[in-house]
Amino acid sequence: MLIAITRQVSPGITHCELTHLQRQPINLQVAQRQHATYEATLASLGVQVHSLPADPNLPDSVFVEDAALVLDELAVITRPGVESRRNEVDAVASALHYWRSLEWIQPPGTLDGGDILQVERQVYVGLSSRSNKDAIRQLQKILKRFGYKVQGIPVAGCLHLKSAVTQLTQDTLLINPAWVDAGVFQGNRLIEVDPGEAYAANVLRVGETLLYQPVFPRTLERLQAAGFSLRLVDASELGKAEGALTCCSLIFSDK
Ligand code: CIR
Repeated sequence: MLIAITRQVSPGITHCELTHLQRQPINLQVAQRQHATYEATLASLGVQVHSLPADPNLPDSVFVEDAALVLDELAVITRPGVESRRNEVDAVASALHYWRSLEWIQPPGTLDGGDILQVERQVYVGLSSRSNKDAIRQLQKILKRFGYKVQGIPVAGCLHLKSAVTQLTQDTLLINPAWVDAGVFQGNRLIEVDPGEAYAANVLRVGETLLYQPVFPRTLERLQAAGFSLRLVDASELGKAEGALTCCSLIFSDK
């Protein structure tokens, strides 16, 4: 059985961090409605959803992905790259503690979960404005005993590694090669986003099902032409806070 940890949209979301987007009004009710649909979609796929309460003082806390890396063997609690998000990890750690033993990234390491892409035993970590080499060294040390290889990859032009590349199947990645060097992922089959849809590389894999946003129709067409069937979920209101689909959950198996 799959578990998803999510967190309700903070009423403070209008004060979210922004790096690549201009600030625009975020309609809290629309964001909450879309988020509820996201959670309901996960539940409809048989995922047990644990939705943490909102915190008005933590504007970006709906983006739980950034607070942890959850593997079969353990969970690593991150140390987010911006100060305003550091306190988000406590509630996520308390929840994860039930299923996994925990390790913690320590200062001066900084790491956002959105920068972590796990492909089997290979863990890619984006060297972004949020995640640094010290955190990568810590992660290498923590994960070595479980046989994971951790590799840092520069990302440019986007917030996180998973803004630029995510997994469609075990060996197929959806990628925006303008933001990350596609050569790093040799050995995988790569599908590129439509060049006019820079933000389209973020797909959420839930078991064998793929969740995708309808706001990227041309990339969606490419994926359908490649034989993928996708469940459409609109997260456009949280997109104004630079969030996408993977950001809003931590999904892992219950064992
Ligand atoms: C931030 O800048 O940290 C938030 N406004 C957006 C975080 C999105 N998280 C993600 O892509 N994993």
